[in-house]
Amino acid sequence: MSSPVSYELEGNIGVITVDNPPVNALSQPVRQGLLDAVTAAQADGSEALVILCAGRTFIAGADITEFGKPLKSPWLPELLAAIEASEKRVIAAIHGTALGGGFETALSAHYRCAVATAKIGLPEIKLGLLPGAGGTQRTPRLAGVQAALELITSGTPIAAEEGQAIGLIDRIIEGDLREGAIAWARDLAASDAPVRRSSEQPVPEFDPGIFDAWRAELAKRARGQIAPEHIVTCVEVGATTSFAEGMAKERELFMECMDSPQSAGMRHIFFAERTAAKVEGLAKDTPQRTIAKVGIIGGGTMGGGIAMSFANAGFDVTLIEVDDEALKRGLGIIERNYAGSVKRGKLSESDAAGHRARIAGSTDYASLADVDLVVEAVFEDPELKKTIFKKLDDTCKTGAILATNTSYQDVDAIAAVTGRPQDVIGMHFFSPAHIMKLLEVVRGAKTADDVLSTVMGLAKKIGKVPVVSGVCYGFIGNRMLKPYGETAQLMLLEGASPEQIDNAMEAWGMAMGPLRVFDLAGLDVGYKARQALSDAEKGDPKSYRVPDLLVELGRMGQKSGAGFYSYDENRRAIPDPAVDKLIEIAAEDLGVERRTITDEEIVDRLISALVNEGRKILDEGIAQRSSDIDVVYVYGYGFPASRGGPMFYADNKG
Ligand code: 3H9
Repeated sequence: MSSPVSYELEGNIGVITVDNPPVNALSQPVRQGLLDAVTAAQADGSEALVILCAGRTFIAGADITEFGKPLKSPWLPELLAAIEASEKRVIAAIHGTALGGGFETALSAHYRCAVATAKIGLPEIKLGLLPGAGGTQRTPRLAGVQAALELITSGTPIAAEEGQAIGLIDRIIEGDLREGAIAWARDLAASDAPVRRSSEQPVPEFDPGIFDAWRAELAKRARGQIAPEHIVTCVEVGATTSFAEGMAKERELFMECMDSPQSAGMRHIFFAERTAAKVEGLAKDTPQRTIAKVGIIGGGTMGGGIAMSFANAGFDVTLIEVDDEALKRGLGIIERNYAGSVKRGKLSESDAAGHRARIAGSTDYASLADVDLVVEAVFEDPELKKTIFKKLDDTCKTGAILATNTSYQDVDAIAAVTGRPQDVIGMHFFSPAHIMKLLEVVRGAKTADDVLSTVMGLAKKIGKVPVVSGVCYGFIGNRMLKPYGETAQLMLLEGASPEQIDNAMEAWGMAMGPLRVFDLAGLDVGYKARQALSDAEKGDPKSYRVPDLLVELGRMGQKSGAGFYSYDENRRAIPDPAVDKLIEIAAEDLGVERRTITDEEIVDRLISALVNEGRKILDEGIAQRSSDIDVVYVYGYGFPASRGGPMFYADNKG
């Protein structure tokens, strides 16, 4: 088998090219090829070596598919030690994304250049790991402790120019990278530039208190995760002792992370996210429709967020509202959201202005005549949605995709009111839609393959993680939420308090406990829906008696200042003895005996409720695969990625 690494001499410069599609991951043959090339180059006429990559990117990291399997030699840290030890100057030439082990390879080179569009980063923390090939040791030596901790504990890649500003990149190459890198290598050789090993650089001066400050900060930010704390320890050991001791600590703690269930969960989610993008039965070459102009119906929180998602990705958006006043209100919310992003430093003023300028408002459906996609985002009234889809059928051009953002309704029934059900699909965004990554893509019985394929591709373009769902009440996520919420209600009656339930779930890793979520969403929404149902349809009163009583007392949740909790002016939840009393009365009324419930029981019963419904969803073919359900819960419902999603967690628990 030919090696994915080639080596050729261009005059006095040795050029090492990695060609391992799709992302040039450091699989064993790549590691071996790099080692062979660097070793061979020591004995030839080269005066400097350039390491670069073919295809779309520089090395994007270690090969994650090898993790959890027996290690195959050469191990990455050993390879990188050999590259750094080269007697010939080594120059890394970066395009695309140099990530993880890929960026660590660049750090083991003596000089680094990049095209301006390149990004560099150490995202291992997002896989529950730490950089395990010298990243925690070489980064602080080049960029200082503070910048290194920022880069490694955030896991967020930075632009090449930002890397240059902090000392991680030496030169930005304009024009052709290969030519530019070789020319620079020749200059370095001609000027007899030193072999400059990162491991031999001293760590720039730092405040000794910095490590404890980071530990305290990370304990809040990354509750319960082991990798962040270990990253600080590795950087600290390397900065306060020696490179060799730092490397030994890095190896020890990297292996500990690698063997942890947290990393197993996060690695599962990494692949689950990418698998979710694949639709069974949909040919790879299914054509996609061209989407440039998008219409959004409804300028509420949801519609506004969806409009921003598209505008931020460069699409022209027309937002439709019923009258001028509602339109003004909707555009005002968008305006404020952009201003907030600028204020928080998330967006530059000029980018915000550019995105905002792509959103036009209208009260006339005729403005939708030439859009390629419409997303309806009005409130959950099935009849209103059907009326809107009839209008869209009359107004939109042939071939336009008509999507509904419904959270629950029957997409097939909505499609049936149009003369083009093949063009109708569900696009279920999560609030706030411009921030939340999940998009449930609801495939109707008649949705055309090219419509589904287009929407899956589009989701990626607007930065979302799409998961396909079949049609059922609540689709994947909200359907599972129902038994989860009902189990929480039952446990309140049986003796747990709202804060005990929420604290137990948050300590386990959920972003927010179930009762705080209900308060945030508004208890009146479910109450109103129940009023339209018969007693038989409502089900067991134990599952809704407490929230009904709360709403009847005017406690709608956060928006009315009280729900399962009372809220202060900062919207902080305060346990309320009046709620405890109300629960006790409801329990007595419903004949529920109260007892002590442990936190463990709370977690077990709530997660089991999710998993049991997830099973049914799988059996019915609503979800394509178990890992899709995990993606829905991690990206849409605050389920901890470090537990791999409810189905992965249950599978591992047995
Ligand atoms: C590490 O480096 C540890 C070291 O410190 C120490 C070691 C001792 N390995 O995302 P895409 C596959 S940890 C194997 O759709 P994009 C991916 O599964 C690693 N496979 O493309 C997919 O396969 P398929 C640190 C990988 O253009 C295909 O490539 N590095 C890897 O949207 C395309 O991926 C990272 O965490 C990998 N490392 O985004 C970077 N990466 O087509 C992880 C990707 O069969 N990767 N694949 O579904 C990424 O962030 C993105 O893939 C990237 C491209 C930004 C590079």
